[in-house]
Order: sequence, then structure tokens, then C-alpha cells
Amino acid sequence: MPPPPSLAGRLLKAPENFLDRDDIRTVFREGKAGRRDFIRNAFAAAVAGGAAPLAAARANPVAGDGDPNILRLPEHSRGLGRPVATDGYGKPSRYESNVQRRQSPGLTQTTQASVSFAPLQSLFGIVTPSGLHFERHHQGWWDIDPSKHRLMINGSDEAMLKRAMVFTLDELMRLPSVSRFHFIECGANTGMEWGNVAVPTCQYSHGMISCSEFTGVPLKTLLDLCGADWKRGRFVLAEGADGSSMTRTIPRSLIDSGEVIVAYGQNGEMLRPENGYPLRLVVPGVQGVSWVKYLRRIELGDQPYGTKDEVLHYVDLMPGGLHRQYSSLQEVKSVVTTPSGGQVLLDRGYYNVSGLAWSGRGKVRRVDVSVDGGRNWRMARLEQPVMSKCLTRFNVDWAWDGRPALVQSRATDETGHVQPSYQQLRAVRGSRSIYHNNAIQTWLVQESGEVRNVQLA
Ligand SMILES: Nc1nc2c(c(=O)[nH]1)N[C@H]1C(S)=C(S)[C@@H](COP(=O)(O)O)O[C@H]1N2
Ligand SMILES: [Mo]
Repeated sequence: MPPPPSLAGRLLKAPENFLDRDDIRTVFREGKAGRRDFIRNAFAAAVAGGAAPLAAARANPVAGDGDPNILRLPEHSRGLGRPVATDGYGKPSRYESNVQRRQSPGLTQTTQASVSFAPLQSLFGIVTPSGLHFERHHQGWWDIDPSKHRLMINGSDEAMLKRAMVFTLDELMRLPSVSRFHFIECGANTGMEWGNVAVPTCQYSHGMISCSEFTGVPLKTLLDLCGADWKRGRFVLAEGADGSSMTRTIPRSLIDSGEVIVAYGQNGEMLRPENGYPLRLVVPGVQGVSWVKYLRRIELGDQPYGTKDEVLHYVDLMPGGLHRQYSSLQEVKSVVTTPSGGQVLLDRGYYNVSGLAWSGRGKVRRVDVSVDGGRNWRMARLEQPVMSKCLTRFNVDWAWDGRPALVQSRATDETGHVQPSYQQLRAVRGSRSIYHNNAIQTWLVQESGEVRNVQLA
């Protein structure tokens, strides 16, 4: 197997599934040898002087004949490549086929009412490619014919709106639109980790979050068009067209800000069927369940609806056996994605520690990173742009000395909220909840270079 083009990038990518780990180790071993050869050859060439180092560097990736100083152009530098539009819709390189969203075996009884997790450890920047966006369906997904889909807007009684209206997609797309970057996080993200370490990789511990640019019409615009009675209208009910009849109450305060969008666009194209094609609600900062997919109806009312999805599900169990309802905001949170569980560090030396931070309350203000389990912290670089209720990418330099390290990140948002430790969170919320776990994540880098999910007592 020829060494891959970018060894560092390749070697730091996680085994996507811990079941694949043995295969991945083999790749890592080969890669390791490959990199040493590369460095040795480049060094030898540099000593020889002249133009040789460049030749060595260029020749090495395709060498194999043992002489690093002979420049051998690879096949792809000599012949004709493939023609344009070989694929009318382009796909990732075949070398990237291990980057997949995955479901956690045994998590749910059926695969229609289940979750697939986004491979956070393999992604760069802040935008989740649409085909890798996490999925959460309560009753399976549909590819709905957009020419047949309708959005109805009505009031809980006749006086609530001047006129109830039914919109086709074409009609909605004629209206003034907005495009905004936001994260969506399922309230149950990291939910398996409340009591103890449960899953091996950050894909499974944190992969129920994704971030896209959404395009659509502010819900406020639509309600105004219908002549909403804003003196009485205080809550909105959103309803989906799939078999789960997903229904959620959205408070007026969120709608007034203009942030709630009836969206048809995601990352420059129409929504993907798995994410609600052709229409979904975007409710920035709020847990995923309120982002109703296959949106077919909006009702304006004067009180919370208390539907099944807000009474039975998505309530936070508290230590005393009581539960908290309508805690729908996604609090400040972060996770280091490299190095993270299941990855193997190649060697001691330099690493770019990288991760994601977010807050449902607004912008991320700072992220601190520790490599000694929280005794010392260093401020990470926040990559621009830092946007409200959106993922923020952070990076920080690290020289690994080969000894065990406990890698953590701690985010602070612009409202001053700081991500809690597991100790702090459990003191208030207990350890038997499912939803809204925003605790600081710890990855243990072992002497072997293998990284494990751990929780500090
Ligand atoms: N109609 C409908 N909307 C829905 C759901 C659903 O099952 N049906 N699942 C909800 C939940 S619990 C989440 S976390 C998000 C997931 O959105 P995604 O599948 O686009 O990631 O959609 C929400 N909206
Ligand atoms: Mo969810």
C-alpha cells in the first residue's frame, strides 16, 4: 500500500468505529515506518545539498525503488485525468470512505427510532458536510415530494390570526429569506455518559451535534403575513408530517427575535431528506427536538401545548426523583476532537489539539485547554468567525512528552456561563438523567499513544 499523501493528517484521524481498531493499528504501524523513512531520506538528501531535498521530498511518496534522489513522476502527473462531470454530484475521495455517520449498536430497539452520530473526530472547521449530519428520527425518515408538501399556519381560535394560510414551497421561496450558521444538538447528546464512561469515541459521546448554514423565512414574517394577534399569541405549536407527529411548543420570545426560521436550505442546497426535506424549523440554541422536520403546520396560541414530546420526553430527571420540564436551552459545552477516544498518537512531539465549542446562549467567549486533568489551563485560539449559537473551532499547540496526559477543554460563553466538571454537574443534577449533559470531557492519552474516554472522580 503506498503511504497516503498527508501522513500527519491521516495518522491523527480516528478509527471511526472502535470495532475497526485492529485494522487501524496496522495502518498506523505502516504509517509510522513510512514517516520515519521519509524524515531519514529527506535529511540525507538535505545533507547532500543542492536541489536534492526537493527531489527527495517529491519522489518519496511514490518511491519504492529505494533511491530517494531519483525523481519519478507518479501516474497522475503524466497522463490525462478523468473528464468533468464524471459524477453530476461529486463525492468524497474513495480514500475517505471510513468517514461515516454511525449508529451505536443496541442503543435502540429499531433503526427507525434511532440516532446516527456525526464523525466529529474527522471533521475540520465548523460546518458539518450535509451527508455526515447526525440523524435522529422518531419514526424513520421520508423523501417527501416538495410539490405536494404544504405548510399551514392557523390560530388556536379564529381570532388569533386574521387569516389562516396554506403555503406551497414555491410560495415560501418567493418571500424574503435569511441565511444563518447554527448548530443543532440533540438534548440527549452525551446522555449515555451521565453515570459513567459508556462509549469509546467522541463520535458516540458528542456526535449528536452538527452545524450548517440554514436558509429560509423567519417564522415571524409568516405569522405577520397571516395577521397574528401579538397581544394574545404567546406560544407556537410546530408539527411535523412524519408518523411521529412530532409536536413542540416554541415560546414567543424566540420568535420575536427573528431567529426562528422555517428553513428549506442547508449548506447551499435544499435540506437533505434525513434532515427534514423539504421544510424544517430552525430554533437556534434550543435542543434538537424543537427543530421539527417535515414541518407541515404552525399554530399560534396563548398557552404552552404540553404535547407528548414535551411531557413524556425531554424532561430532566433530578437527584430527588423530581423532574425539570421545558429546559430546552443547550448550555455552553465543548469537546476536544483531536486527540480523542480511539485515536492513537503516532509519536511524542508536536500536536495541534483541536476541538469544538458552542453555547445556546450566544457566542463562545473563550476556551481553555488542560493536558493534566484540570490542574493547569491554557487559553486556546478561537478560529474566526465566532458566531452566535454556532460551533466555534478552537486550536492549541501541544508538545506531548510521551507520558500519560488528561486532555480537557472548558468553554465560557459571552453571558459568562462556564462549562461544569462532572462533579459540579452531578452535585446539582444527579447521575441518572439523560438530557443536557454539558460536562467537561476528559481524554486519557496513554503511554502507548492510545487515547481513551475517562471520567475524573
Ligand atoms: N418530524 C420530526 N422532527 C424531528 C424529529 C423527528 O423524529 N420527526 N426528531 C427531532 C429530534 S429529537 C432531533 S435531535 C432533531 C434531529 O435532527 P436531524 O435528524 O436533522 O439531525 O430533529 C427533531 N425533529
Ligand atoms: Mo433529539
